Amino acid sequence: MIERTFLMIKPEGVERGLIGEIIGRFERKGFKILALNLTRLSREQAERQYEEHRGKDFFNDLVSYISSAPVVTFVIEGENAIATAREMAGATDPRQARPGTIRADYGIDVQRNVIHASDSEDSARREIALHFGDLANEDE
Ligand code: IDP
Ligand code: MG
Repeated sequence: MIERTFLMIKPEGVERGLIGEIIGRFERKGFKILALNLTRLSREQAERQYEEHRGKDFFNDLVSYISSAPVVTFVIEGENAIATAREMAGATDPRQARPGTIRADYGIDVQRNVIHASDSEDSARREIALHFGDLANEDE
């Protein structure tokens, strides 16, 4: 199924000059880049992005970190995009991520794991809408 998903290169990925490397992987895999933005998230946007984690011990740290410096937000489209992007990102903790995944190759620790990828159809729709508005609608 052709899907859209939301991806974000986290602050330490941008700072370390990994934008081209990371976006290139998705391009070479055959995904179409539908939207792309270099932006700094407000605290409110960061809280909404990570709403599901509100109340967890790492929530405040996570929100501060993700809104501390510019990120690159982007939307890709292609066959099975949601699950494939999650596989390409790798496990949350880079030490547990499979070799060759983005997090295994570039992740620093469980928080600074370089990339975010939506984890389901619902999350993808919600997160695309949060960052790119109308693009969440497949027929636009
Ligand atoms: P995911 O990004 O692989 O979907 P989630 O569990 O949804 O992982 O967590 C969202 C983000 O919160 C992670 O990518 C990471 O940046 C951060 N995070 C997750 N677990 C921890 C933790 O135990 N300590 C600190 N940060 C964490
Ligand atoms: Mg998640």
